[in-house]
Amino acid sequence: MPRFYITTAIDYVNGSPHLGHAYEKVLTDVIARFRRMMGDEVHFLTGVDEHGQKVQASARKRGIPPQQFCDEVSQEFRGLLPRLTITNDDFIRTTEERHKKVVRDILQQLFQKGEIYKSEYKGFYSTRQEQFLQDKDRNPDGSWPEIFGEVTEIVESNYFFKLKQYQDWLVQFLTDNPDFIFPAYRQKQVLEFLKEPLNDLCISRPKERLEWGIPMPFDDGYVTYVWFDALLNYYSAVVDRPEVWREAHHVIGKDILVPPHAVYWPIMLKAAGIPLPKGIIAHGWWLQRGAKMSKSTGNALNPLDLVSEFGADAFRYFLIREMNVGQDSDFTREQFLVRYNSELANNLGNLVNRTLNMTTRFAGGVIPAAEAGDELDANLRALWDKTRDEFIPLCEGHQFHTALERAMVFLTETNAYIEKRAPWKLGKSAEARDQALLRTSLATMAEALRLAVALIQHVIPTSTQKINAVLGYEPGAVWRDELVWGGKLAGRKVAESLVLFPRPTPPAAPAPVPKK
Ligand code: ME8
Repeated sequence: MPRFYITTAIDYVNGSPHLGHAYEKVLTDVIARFRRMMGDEVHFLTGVDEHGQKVQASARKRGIPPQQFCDEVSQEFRGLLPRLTITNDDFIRTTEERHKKVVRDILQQLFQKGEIYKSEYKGFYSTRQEQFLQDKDRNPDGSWPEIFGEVTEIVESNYFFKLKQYQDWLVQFLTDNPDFIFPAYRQKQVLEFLKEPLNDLCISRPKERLEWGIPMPFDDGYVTYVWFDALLNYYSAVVDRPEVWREAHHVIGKDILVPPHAVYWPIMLKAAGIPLPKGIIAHGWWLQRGAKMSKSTGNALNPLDLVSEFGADAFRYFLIREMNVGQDSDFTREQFLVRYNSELANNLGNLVNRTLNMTTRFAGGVIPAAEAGDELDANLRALWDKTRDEFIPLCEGHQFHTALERAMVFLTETNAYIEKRAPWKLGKSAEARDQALLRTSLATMAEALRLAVALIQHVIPTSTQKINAVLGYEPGAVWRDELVWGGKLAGRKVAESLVLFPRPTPPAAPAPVPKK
């Protein structure tokens, strides 16, 4: 069985999870489920990033020890996963000993190999980004961009990781592996970034300034820079399973591609003699009215509110259907409702109810076998073959939004088939030919529904399971076999109805404005 290891970024626990965090989990889950459908043995890791200045500052603000603070907030992040029906196999916290041990071992090894050295550093530091700044980071007018928050000048001795000496190697690696980063234009941006000389990376913080981190194994006056610690989670979680590590794919947001994931991480691995991951998928941002949703700007949507209101499937569907992986998307409730109503309730929901309804009314609740159909049936079958053949490569290429659009076209055409065939008219006729067509149309709509459900089960797993259940159907183990049109439902007894995507209760009418 081919293996596939997939990870999400690990979230900072300095605030509650928001829509951006939820999206990344859902996207990764959709990829993980898809790979399982394709027959891979998947290992799926997610987790939280618990060290560093931001977390220390948030804990201080609450007046509790950082570990207690992390224990609390981590629970919130972990609790989000089942609510979103995420199928992760592991959840890592960077305060766990299994992780800290690997970080210490790798630091020690790099130190002994001479990849880490001590030196005095003088310069500007952004606490918000936990990053030393250079003049090239300034605005044209000399000020610091807002994303850095408060910037202070500091002088201190620190440990440095020899990044610079790997620059040429990294350029060569990216040139030799043009598909390392998805989307491809992001890989080009990394190569652009690498046209400027790299500096060695400061990987320690003196304890007087930051206590909340992993102590440097060779000097306990310092803790490890949070990025050096955090990136290693992907590896520390599977340190005893090299066969899993070799198949690693990272899903992250575009803001943490350059330099952490595309520069520091490959070089850290190279220096430590660890094989590189297979690939990095960098998604875009969820925006609200054009601004990035984030904890610090306070425009973050709570994903759980939407899940409570519409269910996990509708939430997952919207995120995957709306976002072209790599690009940004604006989140609006209006757009959410448009997709919910037209695609889930009307298109899919309608087909489910028509199938159950008409099978109950015209066939005593038992799906008939198809008989000779006509051109209408043949066209729908041809559309199915085309839909399936396009759908799989689209998902393999992370074009899930287009894949779902194709699935929706197939559902729309299936509903159109029902309109044209009008089983309710055929049901009134006693002629043998009409009765045969009626049976065929019932068989066809049920089969089309079964197939569409098989196709999109990684996006809306709960609803598709429910649909299979009301069709009296249990899919077989080999997914590709499920995608072949072939009357698998003949003779099944169906349920009478299923409420899948109920109409949302309209918001209360605004109070009338009193007349002056
Ligand atoms: O960066 N839309 O943590 P984080 C889409 N701890 N994705 C978003 C988003 C938005 N509006 N806002 C954030 C960190 N994200 C580090 C990662 S990995 C070794 C360490 C994504 O909590 C963001 O791009 O700030 C990142 O991939 C993830 O959420 C965690 O962000």
